[in-house]
Amino acid sequence: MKDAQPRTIYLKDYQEPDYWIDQTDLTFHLGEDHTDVTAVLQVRLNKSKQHEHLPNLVLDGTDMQLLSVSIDNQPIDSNQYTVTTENLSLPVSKEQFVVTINTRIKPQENTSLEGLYRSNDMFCTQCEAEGFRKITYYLDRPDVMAKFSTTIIADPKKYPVMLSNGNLVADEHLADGLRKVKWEDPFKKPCYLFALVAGDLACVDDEFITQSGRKVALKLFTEAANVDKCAHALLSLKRSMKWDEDVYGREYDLDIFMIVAVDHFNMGAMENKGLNIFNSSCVLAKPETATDGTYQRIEAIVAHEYFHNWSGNRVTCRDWFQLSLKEGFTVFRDAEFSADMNSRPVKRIEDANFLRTMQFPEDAGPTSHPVRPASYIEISNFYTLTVYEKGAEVVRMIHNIVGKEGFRKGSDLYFSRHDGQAVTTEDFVKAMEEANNVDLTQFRRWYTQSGTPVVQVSDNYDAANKRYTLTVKQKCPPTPGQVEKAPFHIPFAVGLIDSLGNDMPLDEQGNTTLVLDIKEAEQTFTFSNINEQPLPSLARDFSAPIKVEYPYTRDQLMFLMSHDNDGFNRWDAGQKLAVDIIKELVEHQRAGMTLTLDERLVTAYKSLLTSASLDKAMLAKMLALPSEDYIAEECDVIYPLSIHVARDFVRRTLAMKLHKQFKACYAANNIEKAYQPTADDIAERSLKNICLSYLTLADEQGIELSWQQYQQANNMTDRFSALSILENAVSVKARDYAEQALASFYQQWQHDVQMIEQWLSVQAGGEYTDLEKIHQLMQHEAFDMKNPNKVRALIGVFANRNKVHFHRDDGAGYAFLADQVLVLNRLNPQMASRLLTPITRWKRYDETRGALMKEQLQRIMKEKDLSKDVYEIVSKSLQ
Ligand code: 7MF
Ligand code: ZN
Repeated sequence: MKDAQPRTIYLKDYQEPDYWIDQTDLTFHLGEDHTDVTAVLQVRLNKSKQHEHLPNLVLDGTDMQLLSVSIDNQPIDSNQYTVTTENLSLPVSKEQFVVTINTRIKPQENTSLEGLYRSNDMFCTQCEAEGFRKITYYLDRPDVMAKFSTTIIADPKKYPVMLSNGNLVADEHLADGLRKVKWEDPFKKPCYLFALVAGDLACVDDEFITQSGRKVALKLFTEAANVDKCAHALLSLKRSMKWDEDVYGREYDLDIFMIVAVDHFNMGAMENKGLNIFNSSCVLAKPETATDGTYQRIEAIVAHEYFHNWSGNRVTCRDWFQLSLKEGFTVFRDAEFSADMNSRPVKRIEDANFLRTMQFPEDAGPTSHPVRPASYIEISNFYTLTVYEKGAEVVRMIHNIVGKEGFRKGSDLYFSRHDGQAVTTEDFVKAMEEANNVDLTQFRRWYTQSGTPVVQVSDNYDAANKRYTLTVKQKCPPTPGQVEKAPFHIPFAVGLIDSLGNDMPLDEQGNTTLVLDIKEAEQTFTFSNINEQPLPSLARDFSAPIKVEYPYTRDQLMFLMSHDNDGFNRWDAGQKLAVDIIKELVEHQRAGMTLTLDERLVTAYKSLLTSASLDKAMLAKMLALPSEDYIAEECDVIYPLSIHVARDFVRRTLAMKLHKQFKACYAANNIEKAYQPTADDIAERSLKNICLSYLTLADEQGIELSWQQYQQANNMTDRFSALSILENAVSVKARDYAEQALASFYQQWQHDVQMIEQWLSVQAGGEYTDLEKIHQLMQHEAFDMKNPNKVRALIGVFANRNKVHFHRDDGAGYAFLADQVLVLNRLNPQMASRLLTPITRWKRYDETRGALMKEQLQRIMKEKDLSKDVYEIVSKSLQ
């Protein structure tokens, strides 16, 4: 909790620690009331720093009781050291010594889910970023790397499974009925990668043979009821291990790799060395209950955590400002893995769309920060879309600049040069530069400048000289603390399309896509031997995390929708056309005019539905209108209800006018077969279900069809799509079906945690779920404020997706959110500060709504015991 004014930490103040820790031996006595921890630390003076005298050893530690300290086995009297709420300061008289610390903690009372805590009946840990300091006093910073051993002493009846990092080296039953196990991790690591799990867990075993022929035992631990939900995660793990060998030449380095599923977890998962801990919703799946989306998410997250073994664990971060070093790189790695396992263009569309709808607003808002931030108050607040997703785009740009082979040379150099070290984004860029003999000096600005660059493009065709020029101007809007920006180095992939829709050759080799290096604020590029006026296809494959502005007409966008050879831009042309039309309708709606739809959108959609040139996955993507969030991002002032009405009108009109085509497409893709989450089947289901969503808007027949699909589906993707469609449909009949479906769903799945999260979220986002209904659901036995998944499913989904009711005119939605933030501020500060996001963007909304949101931020600010997490976000939002 905050003192007067929480302290800001600056990157420029980074200093190496005064002491290193070479060996950390931990012993845990796990009890029902409390847990006692003994830490034996082998400490050594850091001689690369200048010391006039031996500085005190200052160890981080919060929320625990110090029982005793000794140095080299000599007890230290309490008047010789100082303990504050944040640290323990010990006098030092030697350059090398052993500190033994006994502390007592209360995992049972730990609702923050950081450090050691309880989830159901098991003990588990989450230490990244600074959770280890809630377990024992320590140098809790990633550049302090030690070898760890963990001894766990507990009642074997309650905790038959007792796990930690590395290898099991001892297992004995003690005289008092307790059991003692010891784990040793041969690799040195920062304490944020420490993990401990103890509980009554079942284990599903598998194995993997590495490329050098070593056998690795794979173990997935979960509550006994879930052993039938482990197969997909284990399959994904084996695929990830193989992929990292094939693509990066990186082998796994221990003889055992464990994953544990826990129900109470603040994030998706955590890459602890040899012992990954997963939010159960990101690892457990079986065909009867999991949707295609769940299968794909599990594949990606298992891969992400596994890939951290090299990009994060073997080579880690020097300090938390370097977080994107491991996260941006690992997100890039997991995205490439998913692209290889599924459809590459579809994965690219999903990622670019996600970045534009979610990260661009962050980068334009009050918490905007560079990929490598320069300061923070609470590091947990910097696990952001900017650090992760924009960070991955920055790595992707390097990949595109140096090419596939060059990138491999760079990553080989990076991993070999820095194996076992804690390094910086600068070290990463240097390895890429040196391995490829390129200069990334200007490119480095992507790490230090925040904000989304806007590239304005104009063109000119000189028919007489067959010359075509593109003039590009880049601008980056001011962001907090950064008013002026220097130009970025932007790799800008361009194609030129002729009047028949064919790509023009752009150089002697006949290449049809060229990557222009934009480096100046304004620059002109000339193409010669251009035989006719082309239409440009800009930033192909989303070649940089930028906004591109070019004055396309609606007719030109239609042309690109059916002809662009770049899958991403073909999709994007459809998005641009729809956004342009919907934005105009928003204006008409606000002016009280009757809405009419530009026939061109109908024509464009019709040709999508009747053309044979698109695969099913792409077609499904192209039939989805831009989300309300993306439309909002494209508006100067956000009127959430008008956006909702306008978009809804377009959907209904398309549904009516293309009824025949949607029906035919639904029928053609409604093929009875056994469920398999393969790329082809997933594409087919997504196409079928988007057609169903339009059909349900068209008439009562469509509603009957959804109801029929809900009842007859042989898989959860189809069943849940139908439920969600019904839950958002307006007719009396639909409301009745939705109610029946929700009741039967609950009846059937009330004991399945993952299903109940789905059940909560489909209601929370439902167009007819008002605030009163949300209050009711919070009282439901299925809800639990101490479980982050439930909070996200109900409160998070309501605030982020239920535009109509969250943004109601009287501001009650905002007040509700603030109430929940204040409750969570005490229970779980990380959750509280994340939940806040929607009202931090108050400046983007119409004046009335903006003022109502701001009022709630001010109310939160007045709270006495505000956590650093919430304080930082609220205070920045009010600046
Ligand atoms: C895929 O990054 C992509 C991102 C930190 C916790 C997992 O491995 C992680 C952890 C947060 C936000 C997103 C992700 C993670 C965390 C994540 C997971 C899977 N080191 Br916070
Ligand atoms: Zn990660």
